[in-house]
Amino acid sequence: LSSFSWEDPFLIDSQLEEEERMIRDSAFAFAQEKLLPRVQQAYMSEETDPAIFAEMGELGLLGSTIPEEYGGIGAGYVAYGLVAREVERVDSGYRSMMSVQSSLVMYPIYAYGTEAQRMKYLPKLASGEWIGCFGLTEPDAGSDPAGMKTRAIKTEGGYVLKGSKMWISNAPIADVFVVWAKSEAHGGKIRGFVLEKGMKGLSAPKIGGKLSLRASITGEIVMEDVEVGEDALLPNVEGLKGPFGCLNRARYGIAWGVMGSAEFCWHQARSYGLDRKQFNKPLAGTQLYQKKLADMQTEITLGLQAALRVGRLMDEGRAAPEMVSLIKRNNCGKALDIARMARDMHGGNGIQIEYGVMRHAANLETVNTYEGTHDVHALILGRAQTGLQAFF
Ligand code: TGC
Ligand code: FAD
Repeated sequence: LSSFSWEDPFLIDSQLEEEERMIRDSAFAFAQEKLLPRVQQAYMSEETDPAIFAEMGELGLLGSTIPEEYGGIGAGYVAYGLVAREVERVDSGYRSMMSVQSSLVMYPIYAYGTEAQRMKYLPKLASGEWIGCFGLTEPDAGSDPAGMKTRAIKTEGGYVLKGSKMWISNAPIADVFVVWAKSEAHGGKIRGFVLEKGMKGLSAPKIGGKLSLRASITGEIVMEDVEVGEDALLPNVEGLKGPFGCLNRARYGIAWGVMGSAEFCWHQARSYGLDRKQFNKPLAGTQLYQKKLADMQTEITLGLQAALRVGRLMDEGRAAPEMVSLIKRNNCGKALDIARMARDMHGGNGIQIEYGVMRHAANLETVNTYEGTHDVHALILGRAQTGLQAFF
């Protein structure tokens, strides 16, 4: 038997392709050098620096799975997951900015849009010159997006959009809005529309006062009779499978991302316990402390291996949405447990911004809720194994 690597017990690193490792390393360097130094200030003052999009774009971290002809780098889903992990190792809010742009804005334009829409939007979204947002959730339709009230009403040259969206990442600073609405001209089916900043009747007020994900700006989208042309419609999808097709990809990225956040908390708790002495010995030399470190190591190792497996299946075109629900749910839940545990293991210091663990724990409360709550993914998995839906 060979020796044990405590940081990478299942040798995940050796299961990666050379190109994946290169993309991972460049995301790691960027996150540590460019994001880490500004995260405390951004979090404390609840500020999002829009320049981050251009910095990510320069490195090819936005829409990395999109083909090169549209500004992407044509990377696979394992590489995409590795980027999410490195960015979220710093902060879930930064990963959120990246995943919304990549999976929820660029992907639907690429997968459901016309060639003209692809050429108009994708290169500028890939470079970070334009910032995108994705409007599905509404004040009265969160876990149940089929209950949305936003309407698209057919006019002679296009549509009028009426309604409002709630809890939308990036919205107040967005140039491009992918919005989902029920279209009367399409039998009340849900259709996707691409709106642009500055359209008459379109506004995106910031939602203030969040105690979680404070480095990522969140807003509403208010549409008061926004008139758009026929060219704003995403023509190639209808029904909930449109937004869900995007969510499958974003949820998958989250399953990797939260493992980065959990790894940060685990490593931080380990080094804190090695340095800090109580009762004349390092905290890390006590049984309870070591049990907690072992639990963290175990859950992270299993979570990463599971994410890698689903990533490989995605790249082979064999991943099912339920697989994504399984890893999104489990990895978020475990990461949240780990971050809360790391906070506890830091004692009083654990509540301080400098140690980072409470910021991660607070962020993971959101990540466990958005893109389908922990319980909603349980119901998706329950339905898949019993054939009985338990949502209502
Ligand atoms: P249901 O009857 O299950 O399905 C309706 C239609 O949709 C299709 N479908 C999917 N297609 C592709 N992938 C999936 N994962 C799909 N799930 C469902 C399905 O085949 C069907 O198609 P068709 O052609 O037969 O009509 O729909 P339901 O209304 O019963 O859905 C229930 C439920 C709970 C599964 C679903 O509504 C759900 O997942 N709710 C959670 C909502 C959610 O995740 N919202 C996320 C908002 S975006 C966000 O949070 C971004 S945060 C980003 C960040 O900052 O990082
Ligand atoms: P609800 O659906 O009201 O759920 C409340 C509770 O009830 C949860 O515990 C839930 O699990 C439970 N519950 C719901 N239904 C059932 C059921 N049938 N059985 C048992 N329990 C149930 N949305 C976007 O469209 N775009 C974005 O960019 C975006 N970004 C976000 C950023 C942040 C910071 C946050 C907080 C949210 C964001 N969201 C976004 C919205 C997010 O997806 C929703 O908050 C989430 O889907 C849950 O919806 P809800 O908040 O309405 O909660």
